[in-house]
Amino acid sequence: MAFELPDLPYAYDALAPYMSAETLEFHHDKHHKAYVDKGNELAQEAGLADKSLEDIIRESHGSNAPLFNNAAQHYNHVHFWKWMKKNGGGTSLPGALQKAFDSDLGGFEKFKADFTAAGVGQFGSGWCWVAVKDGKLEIMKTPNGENPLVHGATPILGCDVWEHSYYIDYRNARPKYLEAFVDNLVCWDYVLELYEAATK
Ligand code: MN3
Repeated sequence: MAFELPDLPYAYDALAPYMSAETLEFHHDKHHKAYVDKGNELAQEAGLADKSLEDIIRESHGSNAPLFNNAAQHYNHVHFWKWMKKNGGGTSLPGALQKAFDSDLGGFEKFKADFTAAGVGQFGSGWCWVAVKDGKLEIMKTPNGENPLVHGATPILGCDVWEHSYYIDYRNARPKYLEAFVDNLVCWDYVLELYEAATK
């Protein structure tokens, strides 16, 4: 199945001042588009173009690094745009999610501290995550394009900590970017949707 660049689910300026139109134009139109174009070319070459995105990620992991990185980054960004919304964030989680955060992650404040620490502690480019593994939530971090799928887990929330995601708006202040992501951007309804799909 050929990869396609999805439209952003909001206007380019919808997430300002926490994420500017300039950041979204570069990040979506240039970076994500490059993963789509390169991923399609490499999937074709590898004879995997008919497989689902998730299968391509799992099958290329450890054997075809260029394809893996582009395919995984496509997957990560498809979700990343939907993990944010205008007037998102905040501490009020939909019921089922609040329960799981309390029981598995030690409550919202501990989640925020651990998720932010995972993002800050990811040396160089990568992602920090909340993922479902064996029915329970876990905080994870991964380098470059890698994601929880290759660790037997399903991501339900992820934050891109590549510099292209925050340098225009926050310069080198990755902790401030992560704090703004949790406080002002996260679309908890989409996190709940993925949580329910991963645990049913
Ligand atoms: Mn990115």
